[in-house]
Amino acid sequence: MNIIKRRRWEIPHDQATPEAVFLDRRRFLAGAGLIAGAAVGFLPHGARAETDPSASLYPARRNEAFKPGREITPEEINSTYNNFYEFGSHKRIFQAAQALKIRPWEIRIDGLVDKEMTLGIDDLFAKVALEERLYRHRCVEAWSMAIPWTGFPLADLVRIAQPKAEATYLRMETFLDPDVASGQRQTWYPWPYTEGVTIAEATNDLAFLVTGAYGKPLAKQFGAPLRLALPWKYGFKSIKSIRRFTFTAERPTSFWQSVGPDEYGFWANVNPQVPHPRWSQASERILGTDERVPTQLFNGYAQEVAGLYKGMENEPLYR
Ligand SMILES: Nc1nc2c(c(=O)[nH]1)N[C@H]1C(S)=C(S)[C@@H](COP(=O)(O)O)O[C@H]1N2
Ligand SMILES: [Mo]
Repeated sequence: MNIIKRRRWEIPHDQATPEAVFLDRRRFLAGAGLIAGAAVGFLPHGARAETDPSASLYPARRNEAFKPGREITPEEINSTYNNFYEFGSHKRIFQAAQALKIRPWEIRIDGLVDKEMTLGIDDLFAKVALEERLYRHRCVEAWSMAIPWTGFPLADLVRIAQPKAEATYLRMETFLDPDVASGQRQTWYPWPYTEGVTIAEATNDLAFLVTGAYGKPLAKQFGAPLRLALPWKYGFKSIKSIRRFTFTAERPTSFWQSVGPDEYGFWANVNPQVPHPRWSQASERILGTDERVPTQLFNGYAQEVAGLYKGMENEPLYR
């Protein structure tokens, strides 16, 4: 914990430094005529989409019930500005992330379930119906985007897992491979990245397991081959490159919660009226623009999720 405290300055869940670096770099790239080249970088050798074993599942039917309410963030912007600390504590990890091997990729389902199981990612994809949803995403650092995710409801995974009645939480865990992910050699972080939700949250219709984006299998920097999207919560809850789902009766402690318990809580629901200890959450910068817009309660998804938190007024629901 002491080490973590000393490294506090290094936790860029604070917008200023990473964005300045990013903007400078884009300006440099634009000047050098390299933006197009950078965009190609997220499809190495231009061939990833063809060779992905799940490529034939795309594009999936769009579910029109989910309206983005915003312009979709251009793919080349979104694919080159990511949070994925396994590959570095800055935004331009898209090239480093290409080192991640996404096949074979086994998913472990364990804990309070009738039968623990391990299944290959493509076997899991065969058990569900993929659809496209246009979602907003609000990072705790006060930037936001809108993205066409493809995937299936987290509720489908809960159904496949058949948790016991005592299971009240779902804990999720990212891969652990410091040889591939240089960020995981930074031993002051509590790897692997973990996150957790209640079963009620996991089975809410908005909770979405993402397998693709922009009409193709998920690019590695987005958290291939399987990541979560919880659009009413701050982005750090949307864990990437998931390897393990554990059903439990104990509230899980997440990665960011163990790094900074005063700053990042279990619930992390978006609320413009509850500032982060180091900055306001009242507004957000739309990624790829200079535009700032007011942040909405539950990131605008209150109608779908406010009911989950009835009677929980004593919980720190908004950090
Ligand atoms: N495993 C893992 N998952 C993660 C993160 C991470 O560093 N590691 N960053 C989180 C944060 S802070 C955000 S905002 C989103 C970013 O998703 P994006 O890069 O697809 O925009 O991923 C979340 N999931
Ligand atoms: Mo984030």
